[in-house]
Amino acid sequence: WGDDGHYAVCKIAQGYFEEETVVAVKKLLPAYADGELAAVCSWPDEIKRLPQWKWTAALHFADTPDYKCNYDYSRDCPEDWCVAGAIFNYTNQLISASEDSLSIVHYNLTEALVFLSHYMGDIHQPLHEGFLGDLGGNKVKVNWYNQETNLHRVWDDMIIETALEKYYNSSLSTMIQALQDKLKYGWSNDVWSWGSCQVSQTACPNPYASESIDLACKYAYKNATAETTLGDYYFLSRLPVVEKKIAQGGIRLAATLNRIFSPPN
Ligand code: DCM
Ligand code: DCM
Ligand code: DCM
Ligand code: ZN
Ligand code: ZN
Repeated sequence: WGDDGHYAVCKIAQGYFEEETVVAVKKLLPAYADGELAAVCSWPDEIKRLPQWKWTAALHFADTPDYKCNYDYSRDCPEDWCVAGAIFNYTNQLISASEDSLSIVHYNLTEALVFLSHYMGDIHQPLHEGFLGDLGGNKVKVNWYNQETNLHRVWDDMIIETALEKYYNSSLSTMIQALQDKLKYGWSNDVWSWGSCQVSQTACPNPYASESIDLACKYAYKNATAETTLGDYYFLSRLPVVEKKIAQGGIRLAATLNRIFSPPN
């Protein structure tokens, strides 16, 4: 996602934190965040091209084989070097630190929190599990209404931007409020299952990646080959997918952080 998508995922997550999670996240956030996780959730995109952070660039996605429309951790996340591996890794860093406050902390836990929050958003962008051959849609040149862009950017930014202009008076907080209402009144029966993992798992990114490539094939790539002009039909049929993935990303980020910081016992 672009900035708006990441902001929305983290803002939604923050509304579902349990008490101990609120406290732990507050402690880890840098002062300039002013208590808002959402304020720092785009940071991994801002730094990924700097020489000292180049190693993080591949952790934003997990490309999958062309036209297979499935995802396999051992195949698509070699040496854990992909968005799902990054989610496992940063979850483990936060767990090991919160389990044993006396152990020497080997990690920068503020960074771990910010990376985990960002990558949990990205794994829910269907084209972040898109095809290797087109770099998750980056090489698919399309027109969004009368603007030249690529399919990946349509899903990172354009669908959200168009929705903001058309329906929300260009107000991101109004759009987020609408998603929060949907979570409360429309998707309320699904929220629990979205957030749950297999027993004893703290993070479970693999099913999220599988869902994403399935949606990429059924919605993102569908009728969007190179040089296509995408307009109202594509926008109206794909916006509900984008909204649901943003909401799911938020719920699953909150559920993961709650399992890390507010374990039941
Ligand atoms: N594990 C890990 N780093 C890896 C592989 C595994 O920290 N690269 C840890 C965390 C997993 C546990 O091992 O929860 C079991 O991994 P797997 O699910 O093999 O079954
Ligand atoms: N895995 C990993 N690092 C972890 C946890 C898991 O590399 N910390 C890898 C090895 C697991 C695979 O992911 O076998 C699938 O994980 P799971 O079965 O836990 O979903
Ligand atoms: N991306 C992707 N798969 C790739 C390469 C990039 O999903 N193989 C994503 C990461 C960014 C966007 O596409 O969200 C643009 O990539 P970059 O910023 O690296 O140009
Ligand atoms: Zn992207
Ligand atoms: Zn990213």
